[in-house]
Amino acid sequence: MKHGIYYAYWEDQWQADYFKYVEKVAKLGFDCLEIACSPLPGYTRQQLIDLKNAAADHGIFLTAGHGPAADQNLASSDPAIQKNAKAFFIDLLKRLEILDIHTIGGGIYSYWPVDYSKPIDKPGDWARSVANVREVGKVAADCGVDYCLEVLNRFEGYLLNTAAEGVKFVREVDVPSVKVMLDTFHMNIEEDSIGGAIRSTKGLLGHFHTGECNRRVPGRGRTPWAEIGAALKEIGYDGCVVMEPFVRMGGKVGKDIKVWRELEPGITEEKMDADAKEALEFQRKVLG
Ligand SMILES: [Mn+2]
Repeated sequence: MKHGIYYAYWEDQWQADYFKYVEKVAKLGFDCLEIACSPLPGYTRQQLIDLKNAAADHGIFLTAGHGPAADQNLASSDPAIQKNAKAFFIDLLKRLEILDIHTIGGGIYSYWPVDYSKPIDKPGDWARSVANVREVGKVAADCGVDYCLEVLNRFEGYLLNTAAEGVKFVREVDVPSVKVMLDTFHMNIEEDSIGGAIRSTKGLLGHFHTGECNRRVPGRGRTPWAEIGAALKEIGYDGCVVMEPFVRMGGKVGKDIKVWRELEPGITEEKMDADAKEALEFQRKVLG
């Protein structure tokens, strides 16, 4: 199992100087850095190659996360939005191939955060999303990328709230590069059994996020880590486990994640680094 961290732990926007974080997480002992896709469409080919090389030079591999904007929604009932979304993901996957990134995860079958002031058509959106994810998933396969559909809690998404729904959706898509992605933060809200949810994704689990119930770093809360570790081991999960803590207010990240209090009051970057390192050691111990 490989262990990573999402750069957004330290930042308040869905973009950053990823070169800085490649160096930082390598120093902290991580195997992997997860980056946000938002700025990638604006990168030149040379910038993509430079980032790939920087990661390789530091012995770090990259994974990608994305929360699609409303006009990147593969489930939309608006044909123009569906067309735009497919073009966006096809272009993005080609960029990930240049970056030597083999995993993208997130609510990449819908959009995020969902605007619940609008009516929800779950069956219609499900059907459109299955068809469009199938199309995009075939491009992902050509690019060597696993297209991992993150199961999200009800407050952030409505198509895939449980591992059971994730498995059903992925089986309907029926393209090997399209996989299920789980996150302990979301599972804590929705699943009857966290271990059971993980075991139900055997053979289909492509990516995994960790965090405590309030999104502090792993090891600071009441998440059942031993149960999670045992379940991941039982299904032979050999992918990447990326911690996704959010402890600071502010910016677009704080707004989208709904961080309305400082989870670690007065924390400095130095202390954040130390906490990440401690969480990494904890995660390696409890998850393997
Ligand atoms: Mn997540």
